[in-house]
Amino acid sequence: MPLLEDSVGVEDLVLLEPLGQESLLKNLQIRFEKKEIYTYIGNVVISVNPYQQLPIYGPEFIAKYRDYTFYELKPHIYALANVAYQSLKDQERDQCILITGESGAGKTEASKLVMSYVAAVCGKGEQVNSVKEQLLQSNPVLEAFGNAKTIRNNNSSRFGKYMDIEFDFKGCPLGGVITNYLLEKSRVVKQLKRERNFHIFYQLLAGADAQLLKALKLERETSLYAYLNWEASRVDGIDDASNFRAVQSAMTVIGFSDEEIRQVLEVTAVVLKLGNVELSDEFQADRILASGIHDGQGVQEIGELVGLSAEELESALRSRTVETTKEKVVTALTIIQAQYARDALAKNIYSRLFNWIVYRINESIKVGAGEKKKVMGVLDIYGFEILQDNSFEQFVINYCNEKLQQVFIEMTLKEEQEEYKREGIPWTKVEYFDNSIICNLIEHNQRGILAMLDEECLRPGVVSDSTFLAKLNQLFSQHEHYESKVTQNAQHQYDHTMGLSCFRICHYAGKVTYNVTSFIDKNNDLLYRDLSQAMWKAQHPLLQSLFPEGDPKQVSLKRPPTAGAQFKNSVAILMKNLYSKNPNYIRCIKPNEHQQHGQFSSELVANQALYLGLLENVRVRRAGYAYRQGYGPFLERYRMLGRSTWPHWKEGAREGVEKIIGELSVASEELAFGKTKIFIRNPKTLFYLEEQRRLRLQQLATLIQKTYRGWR
Ligand code: AOV
Ligand code: MG
Repeated sequence: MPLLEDSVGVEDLVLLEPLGQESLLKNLQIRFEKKEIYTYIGNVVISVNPYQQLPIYGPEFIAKYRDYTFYELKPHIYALANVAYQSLKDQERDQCILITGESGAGKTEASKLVMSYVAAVCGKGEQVNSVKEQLLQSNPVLEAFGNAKTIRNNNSSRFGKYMDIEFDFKGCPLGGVITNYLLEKSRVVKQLKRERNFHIFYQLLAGADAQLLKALKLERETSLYAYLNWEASRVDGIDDASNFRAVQSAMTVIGFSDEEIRQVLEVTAVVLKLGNVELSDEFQADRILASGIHDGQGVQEIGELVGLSAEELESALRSRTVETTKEKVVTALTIIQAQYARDALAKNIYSRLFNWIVYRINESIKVGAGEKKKVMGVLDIYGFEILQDNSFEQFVINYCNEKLQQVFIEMTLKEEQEEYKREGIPWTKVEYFDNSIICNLIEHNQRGILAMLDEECLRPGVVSDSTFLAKLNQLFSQHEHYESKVTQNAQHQYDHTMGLSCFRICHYAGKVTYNVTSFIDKNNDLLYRDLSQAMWKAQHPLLQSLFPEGDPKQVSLKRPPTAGAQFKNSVAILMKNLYSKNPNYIRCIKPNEHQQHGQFSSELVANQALYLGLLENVRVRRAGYAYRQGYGPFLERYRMLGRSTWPHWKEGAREGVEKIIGELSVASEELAFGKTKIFIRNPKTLFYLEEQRRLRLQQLATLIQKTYRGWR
């Protein structure tokens, strides 16, 4: 058995001896240093981000993995993609690929590897190739509008993405559906130091030719734009200008018309220009702006870009109309309110534009109703985040990760145990932490944190972030996964690290302190009606379509669902979707905090290994069997190895399998015979069977050749 002394460690942690947190880490490290970034736990792939291009991708590798079964070659994402695709084709079971890990761990790259593998192996022909191209080209477009440089990752996804790729019964791709989750829209108006706004803004300024810039009424300098953190406008390794051309051509491949691309860029320009609308006292005092004031020009230009009268936009930015049954009252906004309104408008335009882009891509790649489809889902969602300051965005991101962990626990660990039970195989229970208690704390319909937040948002009277926090503190003072200054006082040592406006959740991945400031506001996600009405009046088909509620005929008194409620709802739909499919896992690990190749920080990896539950995963796998297969397919594959089963076998599949195993004298403790499947404890036994099979095939081929020659 390959042990740690082995130069590249073990390829499957199930084989690790002795097994423990330390040896597990050491094994990952040895492999990482040998540039073996993939390791298995049974059928789960662990991927450690190499932060450098390794020569292990590309057509020759794809061709190799295509022809071998899972355990025959080195661990690789291609092997997992191959299993998922082949099972989809052969077994009529929809698949999903779940990619988890923290920010910068390599999820998005992994999802692209899966997609490119599947695209390379699934069918040929002009029609099929055009579908493949559209699916693949959705990546650069979504990354341009939805990714940004953060401190943790130069290309961090700031939205969650789930993509169903749909195939016909032969396994040829037909199209797909993309679902996006909560874009981090606060980034549009403000970024942390050393972070950037969404890539598209920089791409546009760097890559547009002079004529396009002029048409969009933009200047090339990023430092001229208040919404762009010019401090971090350049990023090593990112060529904004050439990416801009790639995005434009990708949009064309997907099927956006030139007119649509132009409109998308106009709306993007409007967002940038809104940031420069400076609000001054005169502005607020409802005086007509004197000509020559910089603001006036900005508003004017926005108006010209999207066919909107400057007066209309100005008035929507400066005042608020409250309608009662009897009258309309117009009040001027204070500077603070007007700035808030301007930023809210910019965030809303941008996030709605993003949703529209996803919608538009889906229009191009959608598959006609009524066609029978096989589906492979690929989930690449923002990783768990523990920042210095954690707000509403981190709260929902972490909630989503908590749910994914639940799927992982339920589908892998429970499913594994239950399968043994179903198959009547003895099983020693493995203890693991069940995080449903934390999921409940957040999502319980009446008593969860999200429900409390909604209740506060909808409650008449004076509500604020602090009334919300007070409510949480009261309700969860005894909850073992909830802490705050107040509950801390009562139960724990006084904690100086936590502010008065904070609460803390003990997530499965660690403790996270959330600051409640603007929770109410972000959850409400309201835009003054004056602004949506102004946008709706724009003579710009795209912008207008983004604000349907601005149509005076459409005015409804029904409040749209809150951001939290919408998110919870879409997560629930996602979970249901995932549970209906066969899961395949890629667990991504970040080796260091500096985005550097060759650096392996044991402490950082240890933490991730812990919360990804790798050790528990290995234990479950080890307590059980690494490989299993139904008697029928097993017999088919290895029939040629038995004296009695070859060339003909007339009895049952199970009896045939027992015969082969008996004749090959495989140690009995290596195997278990379940009701419908054979279970093999150690992958090495499988290697042995495969090797025997290969030899036998060679032997048979020679035999056939000889016979053939004899005939001649
Ligand atoms: P993430 O998706 O997990 O973070 P990415 O997939 O964006 O992380 O990976 C971050 C960076 O690591 C990439 O831009 C690459 O430079 C590098 N990288 C990742 N995987 C590989 C690989 N297999 N080979 C070479 N380089 C790689 V976030 O989206 O922030 O949670 O929200
Ligand atoms: Mg990503």
